[in-house]
Formats: sequence, C-alpha cells, structure tokens
Amino acid sequence: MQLTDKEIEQFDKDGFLLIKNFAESKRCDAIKKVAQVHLKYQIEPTEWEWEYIGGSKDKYRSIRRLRQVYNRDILFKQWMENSEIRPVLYQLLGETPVLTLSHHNSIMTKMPHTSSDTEWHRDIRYWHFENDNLLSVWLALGDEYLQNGLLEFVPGSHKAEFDDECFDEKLFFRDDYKPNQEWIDKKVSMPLKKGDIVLFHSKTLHRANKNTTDKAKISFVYTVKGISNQAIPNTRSTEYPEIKLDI
Ligand SMILES: O=C(O)CCC(=O)C(=O)O
Repeated sequence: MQLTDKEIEQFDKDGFLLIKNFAESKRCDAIKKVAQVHLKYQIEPTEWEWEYIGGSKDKYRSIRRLRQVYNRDILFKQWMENSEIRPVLYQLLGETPVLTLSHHNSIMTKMPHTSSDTEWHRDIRYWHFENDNLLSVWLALGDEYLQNGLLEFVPGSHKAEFDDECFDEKLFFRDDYKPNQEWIDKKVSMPLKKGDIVLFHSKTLHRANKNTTDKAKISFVYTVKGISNQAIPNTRSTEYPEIKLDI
C-alpha cells in the first residue's frame, strides 16, 4: 500500500492519519483472542491501571497494557512485521522503518469501570532518541468511541514548541494551565471500527477517556523509528532490540 501525496501532507500537518479498514476482520479477531488469553492469565510483563495512575489497587484492578507483545505470539509478531504497511511507514518516516521493541509494543486495554483516563501527553516524553522521527501504529481490534476510551488528538501539536510550564511533573500536558487551553480546544477524534489503524507522530498530543461502557476495549499499538534515528545508549530506549522492516 502507498499513501497519496494528500495523505502524506495531512500526516505532516496534523501529526496523525487514519487509515480505514486496513487489517482484515479475521486477523483482528485472532489477535484479540490471543490477547484475551494473556489478559486472563495475567501473563507478564504487564502494566496495571493502579500502577499507571498511582491509584487504588482495588478500584483500578485491571491490566492496562500487555507489554513486549512482539515475542509473545506469532500473530503479534506477524502484525508488527506485516509487509503491506512498510511502504506507508517508509513514506512517513522518509527512510527505512525500524521497530523499537523498547517502547509501544503492546496490547492496550480499557476495561469496563476499572480503567482510568489517560491525560494529554506526547509519547516521546520518556523516550531517548537523537530526534523525534518516530511514529506509532494503533490498531482497533473492535469499535472505539469516546465512551470506551477512543484516542483524541491535538492536530499540529507535534510541531509546537511548548515551555516546561505547559507540562506537569509527570510530563502530562496540563489542562489547568490557561495557555494550553487554545491547543486543547482544537482536539479531534475519529471513531474507529475493527481493522482501522491510526498512525501518530511521537510528539502529537493525545489522550483517552476511561471506559464507561460494559465492554472491554482492546487495541494494539507499536512504534517505529527512522533507521538513522539512533537511540541514546544506556537509556530505556536501548533496553530491547530493534527490528529493521525492509521494504
Ligand atoms: O489510554 C490509552 O488508550 C492511550 C494510551 C497512550 O496514549 C499511551 O499509553 O501512551
């Protein structure tokens, strides 16, 4: 698959791009089924809701993320290495894409009633690379909408230079800080159907609600970087291998 010039321009301008109906329904169902087993048996490594928000273990008692999914199951690996998306990633990164297993390499969940809001942030906040030429590929394994924790984005925020005061101590973009409001007011969201993917830049501000419905929302997210963008040695970003995605 190749993006049109208009789609490339849109990603460059907004910092995200929706591609509808990219993954086959059968593939999504198969991935979800394996994910559900790993969630059921709480197979490590995991991130729990209570760990993420520092809240009550009782209230936030669900797994927020299955980490390191690349090596968990062949279906996960195949999705992250699928050849159809590689030319698209090449177009957006401007060079050969490389999976960085140290970062988003996850099944993300929003479980009914036990999940939390994810506040505005840039993914790159805890990543350590020479530059910001990284993007994430988000796959909806079922319907995603605001009530079950759909991603929301601030268009153009990947190009903004924000002062330190715009972020709190955990590097969330503060919604109680007046100068941030004009950015937050620009937020957009696009409801997703099973098989849709969203590509978003490592500096694009995004957030998600907790899931207030009765049904789990399960998604897949992984990150790629441009091949020349080196991770800084001895940081979290070099903890796991990188996988080159030849075109
Ligand atoms: O809560 C979500 O689903 C969004 C996850 C996210 O943006 C992140 O963990 O970086």
